[in-house]
Amino acid sequence: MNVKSMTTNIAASVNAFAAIVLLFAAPINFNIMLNKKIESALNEQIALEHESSQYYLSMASWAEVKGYHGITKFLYLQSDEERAHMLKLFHYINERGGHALVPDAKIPPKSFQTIQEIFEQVLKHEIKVSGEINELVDMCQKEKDYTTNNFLQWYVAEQIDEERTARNILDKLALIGSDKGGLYLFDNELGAMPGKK
Ligand code: OFO
Repeated sequence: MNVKSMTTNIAASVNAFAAIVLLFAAPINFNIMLNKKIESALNEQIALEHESSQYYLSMASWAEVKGYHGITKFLYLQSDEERAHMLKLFHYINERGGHALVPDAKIPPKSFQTIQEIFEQVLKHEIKVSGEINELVDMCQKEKDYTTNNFLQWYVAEQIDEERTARNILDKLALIGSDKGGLYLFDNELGAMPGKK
């Protein structure tokens, strides 16, 4: 072995040693933690999705007692969907190293005056949820949490869909007015709507 190749071998060994030292000196953080502020905001969103689910559940029960079978089916499905939205947040928070928390139960209203009133409340509630989702997206961008921002885009699209559904239903109810036959057909139509989940 000549002096040049000896020098090359020594340099390679020194580099390999330095790489090993660096590896142990700066341990890799495999547990990517959610920013605490984002974690807490996502937990608040869990509470809101839970509230939505309970709200739809109470509406469904009222409609069932009143004999609106199609509207009842639609509202029970909506309640299940909101629970699925909540669970999606549970899994995301926990997978990102946070802790998803079961929210305190907020009691929803028990009775309603009319079907019209139910869907006015649905639209109002969904607009409120959309606002909260937008706030969350805004916070993620400010905190540079692009992963959660990306995750939340599903909720942004979902809220557009839910607001549109509520507005369409209210438009139909406005057309039906006090026509009982129209309401009967509307009840059948809502009952035939497939759920999304
Ligand atoms: Fe969760 O979509 Fe409505 O609230």
